[in-house]
Amino acid sequence: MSNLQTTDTVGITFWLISMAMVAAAVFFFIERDRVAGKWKTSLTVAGLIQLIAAVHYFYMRGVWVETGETPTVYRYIDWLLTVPLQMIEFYLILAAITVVAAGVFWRLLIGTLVMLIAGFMGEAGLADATICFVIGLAGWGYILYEVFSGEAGQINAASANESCQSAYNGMKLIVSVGWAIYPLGYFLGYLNGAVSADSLNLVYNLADLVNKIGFGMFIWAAAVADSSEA
Ligand SMILES: *C/C=C(C)/C=C/C=C(C)/C=C/C1=C(C)CCCC1(C)C
Repeated sequence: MSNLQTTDTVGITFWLISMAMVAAAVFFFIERDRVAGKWKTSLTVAGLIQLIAAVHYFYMRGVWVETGETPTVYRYIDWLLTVPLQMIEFYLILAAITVVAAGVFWRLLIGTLVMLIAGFMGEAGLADATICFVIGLAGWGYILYEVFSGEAGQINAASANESCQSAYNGMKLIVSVGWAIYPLGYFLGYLNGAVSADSLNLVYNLADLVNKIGFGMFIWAAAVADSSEA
């Protein structure tokens, strides 16, 4: 059964999101032309995030449609590449307004690695799923601290550039509210009685749609607004 079936809701979401990500990648790359110089790298990175995710979604869709299994390895390779790129986005937005210590980026990266390595070990059955969940939450908590109250948050609060602030605040909303969908997926998939591949993949797919394309849209909106004022 290697073709997408009409009854395969999760498979259909894999397909839809693959295409949305291809479109979003093209969009950000083309829109790069229209924004001021200091925003160009941010849009390039936003486009790369969509492109990397789109390719992984093609493979994940294949695994799901052909075997009905959760494509854990592809999922985590994708996250391992795209989440650090999102952390680079935070850094770039701040660097567009002021001089930022590289430590900001490294701390965000450490939080990301703790969160993702724990999640992978739990999902792959390499360690206890509940303990990994708690460690993953701690990594996420550390990122939230840095973004809201740590050095990154303080730099943003002190800045006067409205567009950078609105991009940064949009990204804050993504990592807090948008990212909360992921632990929910993990919980429904692994910690809520029997393992449920359907809810796990459905919720993760939805989360990726919001947090990859949505994240890029916040940056794009701020970049366009800022560029037309200048
Ligand atoms: C583009 C992909 C993104 C933005 C992926 C984000 C993934 C997370 C925020 C995952 C979080 C998790 C926890 C907070 C607890 C442990 C399980 C995880 C890894 C699903």
